[in-house]
Amino acid sequence: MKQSILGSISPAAFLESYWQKKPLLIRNAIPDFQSPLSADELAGLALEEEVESRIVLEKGLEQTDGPWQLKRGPFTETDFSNLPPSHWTLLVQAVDHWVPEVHSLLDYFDFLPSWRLEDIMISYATDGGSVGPHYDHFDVFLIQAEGKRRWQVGPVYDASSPRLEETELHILSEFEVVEDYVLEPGDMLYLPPGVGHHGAAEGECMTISVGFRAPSHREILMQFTDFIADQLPESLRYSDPDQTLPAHKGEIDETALDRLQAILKEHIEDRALLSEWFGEMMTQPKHEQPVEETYQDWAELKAEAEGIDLLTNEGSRLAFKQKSAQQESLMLFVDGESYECKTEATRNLALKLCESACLEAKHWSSIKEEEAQKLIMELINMGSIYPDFEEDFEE
Ligand SMILES: [Mn+2]
Repeated sequence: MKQSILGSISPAAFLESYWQKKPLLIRNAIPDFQSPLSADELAGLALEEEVESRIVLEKGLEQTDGPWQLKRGPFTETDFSNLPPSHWTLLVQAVDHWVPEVHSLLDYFDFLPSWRLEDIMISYATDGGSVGPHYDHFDVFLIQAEGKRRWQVGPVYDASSPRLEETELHILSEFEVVEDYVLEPGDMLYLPPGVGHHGAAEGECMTISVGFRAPSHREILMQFTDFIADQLPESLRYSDPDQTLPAHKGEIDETALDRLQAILKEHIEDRALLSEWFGEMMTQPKHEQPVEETYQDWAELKAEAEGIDLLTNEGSRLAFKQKSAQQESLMLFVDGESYECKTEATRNLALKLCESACLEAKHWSSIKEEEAQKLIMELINMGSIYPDFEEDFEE
């Protein structure tokens, strides 16, 4: 169990007064903080094909380049050696998927639903490096990992706020500074969505951004209606057996609209479908899961992974939904798939998987119930959980 990252503020008080409401600076949020990876290791990740990375330069490399250049990874060693001595930033997305020590930082945030978490982005900046004053659509916790960064925090901005036109980056052209802080290693700044901010490195520095996911209303409407529509037969149609003589043959009357609204409501109000869609959508992984090894059956798994803990894949996302108070059933969502857990053993397994990233050897190997064994097999063969052979090797 990790200690609180919120300093003297209780998680409940944080949620009540700050979460999605106002910024909060916490000095020494993680005392004696040591960065879980070095700038060189971060740059190394940015060379990898499957890792999402960007470099932002305040001034272009060429004379003809405009200000605020954005370059997308993967990068090469040469790309790095061609960079100027200052005023650039390397940003690497989803480092928690690739580095277990970074992934374990997520444990600090268990005062929020895990399905709200998006990923951990880590940025390295040279002196003066920044991505310009901007705002984001999501909540973010900014943990200073190494060196110093000056954060200027402004008011709330939106799509109507003026932005620089010479660059594809969203940079505010008018930025008002309300608060001004210099963060040192272990300090943390929480920013709600929309709050303008500008962070500039003072010397070299690294910052860890714990970001959240929140679907837009547009995504909710489009994706949920698609999800419902995919399951409907062509034969279900607008019908009007109650039609009476129309006053004007060209008129769309209120009764017609009532019939349409009744159709929309009937589908939109299906909470079972809503929860299935939402669980699958919010656990959609950012990247394909690598499947290390598959097993034919329980006997083979037990023989091969005897005494080995099962770990949740760093890139996997899990959530569950109790079906209802009356029904003894639970839906488990893993990496965009749903599993109905009808037995007590599968329900307990689902809760355990959502609670902790490790299913201990003595726990899983003692599972006798066939449904629970089947669930474990399916999750392993999908790459969502895996036997931790490496740990065994190190010991
Ligand atoms: Mn930001």
